[in-house]
Amino acid sequence: MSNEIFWGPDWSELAEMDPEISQIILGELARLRGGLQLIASENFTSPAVLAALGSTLSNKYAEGYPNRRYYGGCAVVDEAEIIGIERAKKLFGADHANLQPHSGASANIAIYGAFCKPGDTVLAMSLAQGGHLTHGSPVNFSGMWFNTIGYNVDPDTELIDFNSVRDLALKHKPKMIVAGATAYPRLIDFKKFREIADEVGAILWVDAAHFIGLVAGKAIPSPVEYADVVSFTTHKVLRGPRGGMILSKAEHAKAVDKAIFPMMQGGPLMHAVAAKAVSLKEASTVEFQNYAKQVVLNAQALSAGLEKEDLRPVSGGTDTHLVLLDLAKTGVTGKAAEGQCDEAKITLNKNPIPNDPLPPMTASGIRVGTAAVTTQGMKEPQMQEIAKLIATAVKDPNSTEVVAKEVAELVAKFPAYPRP
Ligand code: DSN
Repeated sequence: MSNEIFWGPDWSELAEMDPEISQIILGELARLRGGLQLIASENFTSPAVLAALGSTLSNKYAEGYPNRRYYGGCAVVDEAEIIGIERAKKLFGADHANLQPHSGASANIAIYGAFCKPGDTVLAMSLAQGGHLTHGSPVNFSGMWFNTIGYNVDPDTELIDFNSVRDLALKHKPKMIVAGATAYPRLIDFKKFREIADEVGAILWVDAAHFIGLVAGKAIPSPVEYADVVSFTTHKVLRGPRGGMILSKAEHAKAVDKAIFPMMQGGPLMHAVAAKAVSLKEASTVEFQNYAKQVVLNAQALSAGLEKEDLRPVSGGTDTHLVLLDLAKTGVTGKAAEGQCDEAKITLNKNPIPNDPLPPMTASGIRVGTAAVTTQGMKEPQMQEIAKLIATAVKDPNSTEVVAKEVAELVAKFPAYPRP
C-alpha cells in the first residue's frame, strides 16, 4: 500500500476556483438529502465509489483491453480493469465480463453490433408496455436500423404473455430475443425465454439494468445461466457509478469485446471502470445481500400501502424494487402526479401503464422504486408512511406544502450521505 497522499476531490479548491459549479454540486446534494428519491433507476452510490470516480484514473487513455492496449503507460489501469472483470465473473457466475460500456445504451448498441446486422429482426418488449428505448423504439437507433417486433403483457394479468412471445418468435424468426424492461415489476421467466430462443435459433439477450443489483444480492434469480448475453447499467440497485457492463458466454466474448472497442467506443473511462470494480466488491458482501432483500420487502410494503390508497399496482404488486401504479381511480394523470409529488419533495416519474389511453408525456401511471430509500436505512414502517405521503400529494394538489414538511421530518431521521 502506497503512503502517498491521495490526490482526490478537494472541495475547498473547487469552491474557490469555480463557485458556480461547486454551489450546484452542493445544491444537488441538498436536494438528495432533503427529499424522497423514488426514481426506480436511481440510487445513492457509496463514498468509496465516488472517490474512485474522482481519481486521476480519469486521465488515462487506454483503448483496447488489459495487456492489449493501443497506448503505453496502461500497466496500472490494467490492474483495475483485470480486478473488476474477475469480480464481475465471480459475483455473477459469468464466463466473460466487459466493464467498458459508458452507459446502458452504449452496452446495448454493442450487443446489436455483436450479434446483428442492420435490418435483422429483433423481438423485444414494446416500450409502451414497459420495454426500453434501445429495444426498438422508432425514435432510437434500434428501431431505425433493425426490424424490431414488440411483444406485450397479457391485458388481464399484466404479466408477459409467453404464448404471444412464442407465436411472434415462430412467425418472425428473430435473430435475437430481448428479455428485460424498465417498468415491469415482476420476475421474468428466463428459462421460458431460453426455450423460445432455442426453438427459433435466436440469441437470447437479457437487459438486466433494472434488477441486476437484486441478482448480485441474491434476492431474485439470475439470468446468467440462460442468456447468451446480459447487459446492464451499474448505477441502479447495484449502487455503482453511472455506466454499463456486459456479461456473456465464453463463445461470445470476442464478439462482445470487439463490438465495444473498436466498433462503437474509443478510450474506456478508466476512473469509471475502477469505480465499477469497487461497487462489485461492495455488492459481494453479506451486507449488500441484506440490502437487496430489504429493497424487495420495501417495494412490496410500498405497493401494498399504495393499493390501500387506491393507487393500483400494475400486475397486482411487485417481486422486485419497483412498483408501477395506475392512477385511474384517483382521476389524476401521471404528469400531474409527478408535478405534485415534486412540489412535496417526493421525486418519482410519470410512466405509461400497459395499454395506456393517454400519450406517454401525460401517462396514466407513476413508477416508484425503493433502491435509494433502502440505502438510507428505511424499512417497511417507513414505506407505509411514504405510501400515505405519495397518496396525499397525488390526490390533493393543495397538500404539497404539508406533505413536504412531513417528508423533511422523515428524511432527517434517515439521512442520505450522513455527515461524519
Ligand atoms: N432511464 C432508465 C429508467 O429510468 O428506467 C432506463 O434507461
